[in-house]
Amino acid sequence: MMARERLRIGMQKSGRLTEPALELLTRCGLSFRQSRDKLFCFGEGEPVDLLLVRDDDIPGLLAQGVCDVGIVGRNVLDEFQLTDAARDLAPLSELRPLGFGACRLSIAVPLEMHYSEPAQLEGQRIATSYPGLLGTWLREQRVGASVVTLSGSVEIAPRLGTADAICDLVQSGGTLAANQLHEVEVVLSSEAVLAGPSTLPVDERGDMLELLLRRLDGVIQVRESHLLQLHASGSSLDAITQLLPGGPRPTLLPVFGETD
Ligand code: PRT
Ligand code: ZN
Repeated sequence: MMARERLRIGMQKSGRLTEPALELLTRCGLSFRQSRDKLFCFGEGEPVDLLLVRDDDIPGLLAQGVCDVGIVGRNVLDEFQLTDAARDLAPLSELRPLGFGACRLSIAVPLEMHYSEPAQLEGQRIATSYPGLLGTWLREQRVGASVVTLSGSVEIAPRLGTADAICDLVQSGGTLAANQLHEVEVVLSSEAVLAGPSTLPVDERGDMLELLLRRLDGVIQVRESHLLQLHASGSSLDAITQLLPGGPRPTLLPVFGETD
């Protein structure tokens, strides 16, 4: 692979993490010009570019060195690390938790099941898109259940009769309730993270990354102290969520470039 001097950040092209990630990078003083194919964004001030891809592709691009760092859900990062494909590639680590995209990977069972402990899952079929994380949790709990891997619509598997329980991402719990399921175990608490190879590049990209990490720490610290102040002054939840990336403020960033 050709040596690069500019730091390349992989992030989600279009989805829940896109707008809060861009907002965070903007707060770190970065601005970008989007290419015609909308996959690449050239950094205008600092030598930092963006590659916009599906979130599932980000860990692989990091492990192969196509991107230097990436913004991705911990759920996607940790699941990738448990795949066979990851075994022969560079190990990845979480450089910073980013404080948005919060959700949990949870096991949910039909409402009529009276659940009290993991042992009740013995012999059950559990549908999930996260076979690595679920398999690890089941082994830790010493529960022998069969993992049914589905790529989407996991929540309808119990109604279709293809599984007895599910293990899926939950945020508000609305999707579970709509499918007559209830959450019984949290397998992983997740949020968006800045991920990268465990060994950072020792060149201009490494220097830029260090600068970015310092700025990120500053932005995150300011946000946290504002949240604490608002909380202490008894502010409304609305006022507090204004401060979170992806909160209800109507900003899609002009810096992100030519729209058409
Ligand atoms: O196209 P691409 O592959 O890039 O996008 P995607 O559809 O795979 O991802 P996207 O945009 O849905 O999610 C990106 C990341 O956001 C996830 O990997 C998580 O880290 C994070 N995230 C946070 C969530 C949720 N909250 C979430 N609620 N990802 C998915 N959901 C889904 C969940 O799968 C379920 O269907 O929302 C439903 C549950 O939500 P509630 O609020 O009803 O509980
Ligand atoms: Zn995805």
